[in-house]
Amino acid sequence: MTIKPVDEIVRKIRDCRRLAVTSHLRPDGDSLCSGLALVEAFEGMGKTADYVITDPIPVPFNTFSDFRRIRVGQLASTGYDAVVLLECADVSRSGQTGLDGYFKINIDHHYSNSHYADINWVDAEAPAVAELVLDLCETAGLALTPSIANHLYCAIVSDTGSFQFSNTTARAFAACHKLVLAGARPIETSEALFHNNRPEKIILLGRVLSTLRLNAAGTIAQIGMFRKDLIELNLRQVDTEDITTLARSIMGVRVVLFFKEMEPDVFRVSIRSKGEAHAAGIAEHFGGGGHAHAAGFTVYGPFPIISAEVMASVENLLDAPASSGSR
Ligand SMILES: [Mn+2]
Repeated sequence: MTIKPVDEIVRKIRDCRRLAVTSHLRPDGDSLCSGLALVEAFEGMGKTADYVITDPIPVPFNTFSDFRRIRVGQLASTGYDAVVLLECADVSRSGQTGLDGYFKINIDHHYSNSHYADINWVDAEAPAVAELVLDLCETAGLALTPSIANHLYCAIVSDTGSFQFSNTTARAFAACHKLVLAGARPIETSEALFHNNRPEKIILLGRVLSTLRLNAAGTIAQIGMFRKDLIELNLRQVDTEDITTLARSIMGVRVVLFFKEMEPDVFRVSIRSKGEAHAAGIAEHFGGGGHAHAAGFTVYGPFPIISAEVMASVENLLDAPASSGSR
């Protein structure tokens, strides 16, 4: 009989004294909150645990008091009995360079994971990595503290776009049901995640939406965000998921392409899709990747030219029967 990865992980954790947790570059709500929950769970099991990530904590999470214990930097290359990587398709996705000598535990819910670790637990059906962390806590027989429950709830609300994305499954609700019973605070979480905007952000939202273009068929919406606006509004970093959601709300739109200027002539393009339109398939065409309905890639060149090129290519991909792809 093969042993389930979660059982193998719990067995390994029990043998460890010092654990480290890390997650991916450009951290998101799921990775950040799940990592916090995991270090608190490890502490509940009598371990010492550190949570170290490479990139700074984004808004709004950088204002959450609990998040102060997340260290931004590099893990020491010795001193831990195991390192857990959350949502990292491979080690390089963590941005951590000192992990070679460590026992590695890979927990992820993205199907494009390279199974690089000593123990790999990849479940692409999981709505969020938080749901796997919840499973881990239950498997370890750990009573959820209200704090752990709230982190995991926040992770799922964040990753499902407040229960609007395609990962809003029965498993997501089942997990949230348990988490709220264990002390998660839904209203407080939604306020903190979604009703926490600076006025400058709302001004930016207006500027970004003013760039809206649609293809002739009205199936692809394209928006752009430029560094000059961010500088002018003194927004060093900004959460733009809600702007994407507005573009995605347009009747008939199947794909949103959100061009974000990272440097002059360098654009990170976030793709959000609905129904059959396969975001990851589109992203892979441009050398990127992601989920069925949320993916991204990077393009280089002046905005008017590359945005027109990308729009035309995506139109072709949507028309090609193979583009709707299977997962
Ligand atoms: Mn996730």
